[in-house]
Amino acid sequence: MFDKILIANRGEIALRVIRTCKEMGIKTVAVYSTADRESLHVRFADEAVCIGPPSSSESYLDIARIIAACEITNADAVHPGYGFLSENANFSRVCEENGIKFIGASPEMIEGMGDKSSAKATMIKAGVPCIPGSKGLLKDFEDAKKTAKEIVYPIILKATAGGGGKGMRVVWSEDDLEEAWNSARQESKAAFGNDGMYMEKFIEEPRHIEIQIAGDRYGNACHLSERDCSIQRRHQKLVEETPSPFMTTRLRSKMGKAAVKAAKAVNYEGVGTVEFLVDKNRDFYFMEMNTRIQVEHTITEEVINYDLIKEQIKLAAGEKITGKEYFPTMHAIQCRINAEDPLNDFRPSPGKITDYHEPGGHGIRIDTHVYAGYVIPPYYDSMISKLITVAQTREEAITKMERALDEYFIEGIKTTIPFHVQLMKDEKFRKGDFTTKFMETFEIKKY
Ligand code: MV4
Repeated sequence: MFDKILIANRGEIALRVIRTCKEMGIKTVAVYSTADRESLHVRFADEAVCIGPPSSSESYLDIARIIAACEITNADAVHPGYGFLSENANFSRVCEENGIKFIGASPEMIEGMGDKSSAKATMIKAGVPCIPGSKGLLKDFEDAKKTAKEIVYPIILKATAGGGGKGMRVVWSEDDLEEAWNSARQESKAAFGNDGMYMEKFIEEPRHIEIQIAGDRYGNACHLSERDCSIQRRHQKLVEETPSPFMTTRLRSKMGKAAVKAAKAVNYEGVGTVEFLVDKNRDFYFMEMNTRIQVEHTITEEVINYDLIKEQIKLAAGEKITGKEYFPTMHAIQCRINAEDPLNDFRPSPGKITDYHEPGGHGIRIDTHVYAGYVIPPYYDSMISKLITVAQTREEAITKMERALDEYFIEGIKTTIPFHVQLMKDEKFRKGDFTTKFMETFEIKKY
């Protein structure tokens, strides 16, 4: 087992990792930018190293500074959390070259799954259901035109280096293809330095359902059921839950098997997520594979009763997987609390938290790094807290969420709490009747 883990991240996830390390008897090193001196992850780690100014590129994204922090503290492993360097193949490689265990995917795995077109080709070969589309990358506009005709409109153009919706265009007829083709390529060239594009049939009103997986270095893999992440806005998830209200026992079994097949096909090591789109007929299709721990791992922990960070560390240290499939026995919902103004197009609202009161009681979990008097810096992600409720049924988890939101006081800044209060009352949400288009028509009311 590792002696000392450096957490190359900030905020709630850094704290989340530190807590598990403490329970495992592993020493911890926090790194922080000058904007994060007062953050809890700095206070709760055994050691802390300042790695630079507020700008991420000169601190949490600076590989040389993080490796230097490992060297001066003698850390034998790095946990990258999510975001920042968690899916950076170069960082994974540099850690390896310096004898530091990267608690995440290998450089080859990150590269293979980061290129969406080749990840999809791998999954087709493995027999995982994928959306009908181009065979690999499109050669030129003529190829795109011909392929779209074969697939039948509507189609979607996707950047192979993409993710988070960048370089993606839905096209409804041939008249609009050329402009979409040019603008999507331009956008992905600017964002990723890569303008490779592929094409798929456009699935209308899908659900985003992902399967948590885990694999060990001996070729074993298991799944830990699904999370429904359909409630999102501009590719930012707002609420996640498990089980998915759209799920059936039969579909879970099929999707779980497909996800395990995907993991085994690439010899996946560590914890990861296989993302699927599920259409109205409950046909499901591989979308992408995430090679990191995700923000929403918490709800899986609650319904499966496993500490996923602990599992991740154990797998990185060479432990074996024994189980095959894990099914939920409870219902969990997570509301992401962001320092944003829901009445103002979710505009970021950094600043000082002047007063703070957390809900508590049975079935409530809060993962956060903030407290009364904490100043939210403007430089990073606006998520400041994750409120999770766990109960026997979906109805009870929603009721509990309403009660918890009502007890949650964060003063001095705007947060997304009022949005969640309204969402929990929404008839369609309560019925589980939602797709990824839900937020496009959801009207936020003044409160
Ligand atoms: C799609 C799709 C419909 N059909 N692919 C969005 C992010 C990127 N990872 C893939 N995405 C989509 N791919 C086909 N063939 C719809 C989306 C999509 C979406 C997916 C998951 C969650 C939210 C979404 C919001 C808009 C579009």
